[in-house]
Amino acid sequence: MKMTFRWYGESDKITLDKIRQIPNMYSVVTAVYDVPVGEVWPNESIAALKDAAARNGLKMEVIESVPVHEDIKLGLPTRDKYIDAYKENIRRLGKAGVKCICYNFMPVFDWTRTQLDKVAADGSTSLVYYEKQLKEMNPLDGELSLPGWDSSYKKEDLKRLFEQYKAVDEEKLFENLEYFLKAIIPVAEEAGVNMAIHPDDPPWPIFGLPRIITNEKNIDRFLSLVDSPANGLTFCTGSLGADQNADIPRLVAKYAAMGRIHFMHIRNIRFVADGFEETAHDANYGSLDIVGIVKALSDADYDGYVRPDHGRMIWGEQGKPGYGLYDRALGASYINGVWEALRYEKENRNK
Ligand code: DNO
Repeated sequence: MKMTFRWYGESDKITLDKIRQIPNMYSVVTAVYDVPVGEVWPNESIAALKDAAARNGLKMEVIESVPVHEDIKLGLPTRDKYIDAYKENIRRLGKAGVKCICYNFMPVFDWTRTQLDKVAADGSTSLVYYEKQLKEMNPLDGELSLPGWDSSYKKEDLKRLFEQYKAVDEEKLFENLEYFLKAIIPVAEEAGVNMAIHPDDPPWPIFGLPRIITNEKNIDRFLSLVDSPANGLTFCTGSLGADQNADIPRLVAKYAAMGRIHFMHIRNIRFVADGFEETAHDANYGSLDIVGIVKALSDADYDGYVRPDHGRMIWGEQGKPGYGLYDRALGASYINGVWEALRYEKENRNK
């Protein structure tokens, strides 16, 4: 397991000199943020990120994300030029030493929460998802904005996209994903890069838009679209775990044994009557069996990347929701501790 931490580049309030002090920190997880979706990233920008990480004793082996242009997800005739740019980004990143690229195939919106600052009993705040609040949200009014969303869409763009997606159901979205994978996976193989799709968060259709990376059956189908190790997963425990029927430790064990997990996003959530709330990473704070999840990784001798996912805001910190320093650092340390204890047991048992 290689521990990593998301870093939003030079504009991130959480600087690399802090990230490097988190025990066992191996690599940053970052991206070029100032290039519009669908364009080629300048080599200089890639090199600048890598150099900044290296000056702080950190690698830059994981990119999150190289976003996928909507025309690719929609399957429009213009998709080929965006796919060409995507391929070029894979080649450039591979040359720069990147080993894993995280991306998603969610139409229009990335991860969705209904409130970003829900106060818990201990005074910390976190992101939550309540069905009742979701029903009150109107994505078309152009005023909604969440940290993971592409903020370049104007009201008119959103209207147009919603219109276009009327022609795209789950089957069509799968077809468009297959077309994309068949084009990019051979390039990734050649570049020594593992592609790692992020599941849809939450794992069900939002605002009437289709979502497909949602459950075991669909993930099996996704992996078989192109049966190559380079066609793999970012296994996000909090995303897939929002489905109360999902047995997350079993799924981690299954896909890790297949060698198809390249990146783990580890976080905990707690089910409530109307949805879920993000909690501290520790197993006893939420509904997910985090120890069972890390054990599944250890049992598989997982050597891919892990990052603590969303943290709460604690100790008065203010910042990008889900991406403060303190609680993510606690999360990394907790995961490291569980991992170390499990490895200690396993290795001594083998003596
Ligand atoms: C949320 C993140 C996602 C993720 C993308 C990958 O915190 O995990 O925004 O980066 O879905 O493309």
